[in-house]
Amino acid sequence: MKRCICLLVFVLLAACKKDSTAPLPPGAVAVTASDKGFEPSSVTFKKGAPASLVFTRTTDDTCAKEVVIPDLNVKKDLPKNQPVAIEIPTDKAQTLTFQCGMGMYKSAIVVN
Ligand SMILES: [Cu+2]
Repeated sequence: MKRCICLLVFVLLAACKKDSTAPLPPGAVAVTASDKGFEPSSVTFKKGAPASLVFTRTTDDTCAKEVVIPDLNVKKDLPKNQPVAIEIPTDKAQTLTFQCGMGMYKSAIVVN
């Protein structure tokens, strides 16, 4: 039985991995944490529309193993090759910053 569950998890993980190239839900923007930092480094959302960022870390060579959005009090680990979605509030026009856990790779989220 335990083995079946392992197999199921493996299949799900494989499916998730495959999904990284699949279309994202409405308002979702994919951000890659690669050896160049976060790409893209600036994302614009429309005020009032659903919005989220889906982070995928693809390298072990940077410190961007977590993402921080100070204004939202958000701090999330980024497991390698595993998409992590973060909802972005769009109730008002504002510019937020997202960055690595040490405040590097500063990137912008613009809601307007
Ligand atoms: Cu850093």
